[in-house]
Amino acid sequence: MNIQPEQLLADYERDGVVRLRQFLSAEEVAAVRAELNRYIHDDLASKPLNARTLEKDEKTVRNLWRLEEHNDFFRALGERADIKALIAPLVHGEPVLVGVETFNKPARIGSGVPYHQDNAYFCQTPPDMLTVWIAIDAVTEANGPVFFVKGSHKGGMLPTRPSGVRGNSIGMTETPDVPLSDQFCGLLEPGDATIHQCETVHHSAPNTTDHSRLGLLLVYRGSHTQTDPALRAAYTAAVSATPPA
Ligand SMILES: O=C(O)CCC(=O)C(=O)O
Repeated sequence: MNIQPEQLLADYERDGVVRLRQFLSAEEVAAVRAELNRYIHDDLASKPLNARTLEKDEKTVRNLWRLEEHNDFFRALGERADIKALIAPLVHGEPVLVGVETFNKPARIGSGVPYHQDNAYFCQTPPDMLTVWIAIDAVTEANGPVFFVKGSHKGGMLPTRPSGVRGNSIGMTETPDVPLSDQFCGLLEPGDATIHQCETVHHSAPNTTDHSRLGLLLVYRGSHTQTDPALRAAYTAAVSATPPA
């Protein structure tokens, strides 16, 4: 990682999203990929149903959830002191790891992610919470990159509605009227990452290409955040309709 902390903080506070080149090395990316493959092949069947979401074919993994609970390798990655030191200023406090997940976006059948704000799922106040989204595969314009509406984290939580999408149960009542060309497109090489604040509006299209678009997500909050009961009630209703997330 070769990052200027002051610039990172300024860009993050302004846009609600930043890109970090070479967040993980090629060796680290290879180790993540190998452990994900091993975990899916050897361990996943013995985990609770809320450890994953499948694509419509009912066999290909769309998301892995709660890897920090189920896997020592991913818990250790999420607890890495250098990563927590990097993001501490962004969460305005002591980072607490709350999730390690994947958005696999497999070739040809990877489904899209509706416009949303993560805090509709996280339900934290103040919104000092973020996601480090690490590219394990290359993310191209064609294979379903994540698009972020720059500055949207400054407007607070927008009205939500259940989306009916498995793995992304809560979406937005209205999507922002910002053309894709004005949005931040998370094009990444393997090992690059984006960091987005939990109220930054974002979404991604299905993957219709022959190339997988696997992302590993590390989610952190500041130790001072608390659960907002109104946000939690809306999330609970949505996730009950389309579990597990
Ligand atoms: O990976 C994607 O396509 C969506 C990711 C996402 O919604 C998130 O990082 O919160």
